[in-house]
Parts: sequence; C-alpha cells; structure tokens
Amino acid sequence: MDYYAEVAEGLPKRLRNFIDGEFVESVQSFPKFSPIDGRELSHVAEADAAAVDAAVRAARRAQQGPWRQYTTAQRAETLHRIADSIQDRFDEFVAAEVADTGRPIAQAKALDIARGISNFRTFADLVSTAHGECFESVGADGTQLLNYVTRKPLGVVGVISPWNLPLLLLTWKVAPALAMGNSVVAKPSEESPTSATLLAEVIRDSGLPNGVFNLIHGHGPNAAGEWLTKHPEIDAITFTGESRTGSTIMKAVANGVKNVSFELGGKNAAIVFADADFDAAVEGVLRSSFINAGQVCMCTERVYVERSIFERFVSELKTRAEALRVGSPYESGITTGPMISSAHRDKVLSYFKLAVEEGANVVTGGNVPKFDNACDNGAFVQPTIWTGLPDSARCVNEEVFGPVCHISPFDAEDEVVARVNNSNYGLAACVWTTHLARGHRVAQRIETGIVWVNAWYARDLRTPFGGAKLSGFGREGGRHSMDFYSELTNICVRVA
Ligand code: NAD
Ligand code: 6OD
Repeated sequence: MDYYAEVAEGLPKRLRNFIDGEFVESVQSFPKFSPIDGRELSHVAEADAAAVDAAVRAARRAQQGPWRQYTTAQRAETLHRIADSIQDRFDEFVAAEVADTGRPIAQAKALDIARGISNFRTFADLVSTAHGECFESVGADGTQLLNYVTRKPLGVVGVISPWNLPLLLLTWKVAPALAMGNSVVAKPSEESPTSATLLAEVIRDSGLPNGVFNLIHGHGPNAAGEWLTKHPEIDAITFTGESRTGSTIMKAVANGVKNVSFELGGKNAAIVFADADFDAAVEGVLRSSFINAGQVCMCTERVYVERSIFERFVSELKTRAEALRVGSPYESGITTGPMISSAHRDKVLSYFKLAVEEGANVVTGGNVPKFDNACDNGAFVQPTIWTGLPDSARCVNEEVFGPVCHISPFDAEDEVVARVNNSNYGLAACVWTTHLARGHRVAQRIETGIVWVNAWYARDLRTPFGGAKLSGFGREGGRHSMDFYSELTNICVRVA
C-alpha cells in the first residue's frame, strides 16, 4: 500500500466541530466520499444553528479574554508555533488533502501544505515588522497637530473556504485574521473537511486561547455557511468560492453592513504571441490549464495564439495533454487526479457535451477515462482541448473548473486584448512573449487582478491578490490583508 494511503487510514473518521477550545459532537452528520474510488472516507459534523451560534459567541468572548492582551510579537510567536506544528505533522496534512481531493501527492507536498505553512510564517513576520502612519500638521488657527493611526482587530471574522486548495485557501485567511488579533469562525467546504480538522488540532495544541479559533463543518445554503453570514455577532466575512455564492453572501451581510472580502471565479485567458519562447509557452499553458485537474481559480480556460503558430501550438499542446497520466494519486507517475465529486464531474461533463453542441472541434479528451479498477467509481474526466468555438459560445464564457481549455487564433495585439477583456470575469491572465515592451503594454491593458508575463501562479505573498468584475471584491496579501483584517483609527492630538 502507498505510504500516504496508509497515513490516510490513520486520519480521524469522525470529523467534529471545534468550538471554544474543544472538539464537540453534532446531532447530524454527513458522509464524505473519496473522489478517487467513491468509497466513504469519514463522517463529518453538520453544524446546526445552535453550533454556529456557540462558535460565534465563543469567538466574541475570546475578544475580551487574554487574546486581547497579546502583543504583536506574541501573536507572531503563536503563528510560528502553528506553522511548526503543521510542519511536524506534514505527512498527515498531505495524506488528508490527497484523500479528500485526489490531487497528486507531489502537488500536495510542494504547493498545498507548503503554502499552509508559509501563510502562517508570512503573516507572523509581516505583523511583527509592520510600522504605522504618522503626520504632523498645522491647523488653520496655527495649532500644531500630530496624527497617528492605530490598528485594532475587527472582532469576529467568518472565514468560508472552498475545496479546491483546501488548507492553502483556509490558512490564507485564518493566518492574517489571527495576526491582526481577531478571533475566527471558519467553515471549510463540506467536500474537504479533513485538513481543516487537523488544523484545529494543531491550533488547540499551539496554546492559542480558547475561542480564538473555531471550526464549524457543514454545507452552505440554509446551513452552517448561510447561518454564519447572517449571524449578527460577526464583524466581517472573508469568502473564497463561486461568484454566485459571493453574490448571495453579499446580500446576507447587507443588513448588518458587514465588511466582505471575496475571491471568486474566473474564466482566465492566456495570450501566446508568435515571438514567445514556444516550449516555455506550451509548458506554461499545459500547467495552467491542467494542474489540479483544472480546479484552481486561476487556471487558464481560454488560450489565444497568434495565427502564424496556431496549428503548431495546438498540435504540441495536444501531444503533451495526452501524455498526462490520469488516475489514483497512490499510483506512481500520476499527474492528474479526479474532479472533487461526482456532482462536479457531471457539471464538467455537461460542458463537454455543450461544447460539441456549440460546434467545438474536440482536439483531445471530452470523455470519462476507463481504468478497469476502483477508479471507475471515482470522479475522473479526460484532459480536454477544444478549438473552433466563436467568442460568444457559453463554453468560452462560463467557468468550467475542470481540465479543459479552448484555443483560438488571433491576428493583432489590439484585437486579442479586446477579446480577452470581453469577459464578465477578471481574475488572472498570462501573456507569453519575448518582446519586453509588448509584455508590459499588454499586461497593463488587461482587466484582471493579476497578470503573469512568461509565468503562471508565481506568488509573492506580499502582493495584492484578488479579482475584478465577477471575480471578486477587495484584495488580500501583505498589507492589503492587514488593512482588511483591522480597523484603522486616526488619533489627532493638538500638541501646541
Ligand atoms: P462554492 O461557492 O460552492 O463554495 C465555497 C464555500 O462556500 C463552501 O464552504 C460552501 O459550503 C460555502 N457556501 C456555499 N453556499 C453558501 C451560502 N449560501 N452561504 C454561505 N456559504 C456558502 O465554491 P466551491 O465549489 O467550493 O469552489 C469552486 C469555486 O471557487 C470556483 O468558482 C472557483 O473559481 C472559486 N475559487 C476562487 C478563488 C479565488 O481566489 N478567486 C479561489 C478558489 C476557488
Ligand atoms: O495563492 C493564493 O494566495 C490564492 N489565493 C490562490 C487562489 C487559488 C484559487 O484556486
């Protein structure tokens, strides 16, 4: 048996809520199924309204307890301790992420869990080295004034996260929220509950005061997620997930005028100019379209290739996509795992069908792979490439969130920029070119929160991350996270 499959056997099979420093039972629970082979992995607490209320109230009480007295240095030390403990239990976290989602083991190690650790370290370092703002001025009557700005925690922050990069995206929000002195009620996706439960264990063991971090499991609509957003004692909601869910949450928090930060969906484009380093561009698009089986919000689903290299690019990407190995992450050499669930696989397959109805040429894929083993009960689809669709096609405009891209030729820079920007989404884009000025020029004209030139998903955690249009609201990362997770007060003192 694979080592990580064996580690997964030892993970908790009954996943409970973590409220006020203790794991607590729930009345209802739901099964979590493996996307690799469909078997039941665990039973997960379904937090009811009373559990959500208990978690929020514990978080509120914690704001008045010893956590309030922590200096920034003490908070930073606590965050580093949490990072150390994730590192100590690295293999369990990897096993949890692989079992819940089916992602390749190498990816879980290099991206997911490594980033979970660096999220805590980054915000620990940022908060302990942050400096404030101070302004001296003279009033109209000649008085001398000193203005200085203080940061206070917001209070209780609700963190709602998705299944596609479970620990990475949960800790991306929990770490800065704690760094700024807030208490947290976190609700991970019902599809990826295990690494969040391990995180609660680590936090319990880190010495964080009871109630500062609480975890509630459960579903979204008319369940734990919705009740959290509607709870009157929540001060802010930070959410990553679908644009439609973001819109629902925005309405839910409107009555209380709560602050929100949203990282939402995308229909991201890559532009490949004829002057690009051809091999790097093909490899970059392969990775950006098919990593995590296309289930990363920044994945490329629209590829625009300059006409003179279009046929060659399509043919080379096809060859490399067909060389991807789809299957169980516990087999060696696997590059591509399943969709998160059979429901999501069915959604992706419905787009495969729609693309054909809309007139796509299916260059490769478009089906369910056949394994003749337990993976036939899993949620796999083939890496898929389409060409030939008009820009108006639904498959070129709607987020599929699977291992699929559409490739289209273009003739001119202005034309391709207009086509890329003609989207309701605005999360991320890539430009592949060796022409320095063109790289800058095109990147600056694209209407997305992030543009990579000759790269994809290269992250510096101090930079602003977020999207425009339907892709989000606000920015997180570095000082942008510090701004979101704190309340600024300007204190103006007459000094003479
Ligand atoms: P989702 O919106 O279905 O669910 C996300 C979370 O919200 C889950 O925890 C879910 O239980 C909860 N939820 C659902 N309905 C809710 C409601 N009415 N009230 C409160 N909570 C609710 O998204 P998903 O399917 O888990 O994730 C995939 C989507 O997330 C894709 O659209 C993807 O692009 C997007 N995403 C965006 C980013 C980004 O940084 N922009 C990152 C990751 C994923
Ligand atoms: O890397 C990050 O900080 C981040 N927020 C990634 C989002 C990925 C979406 O799937």
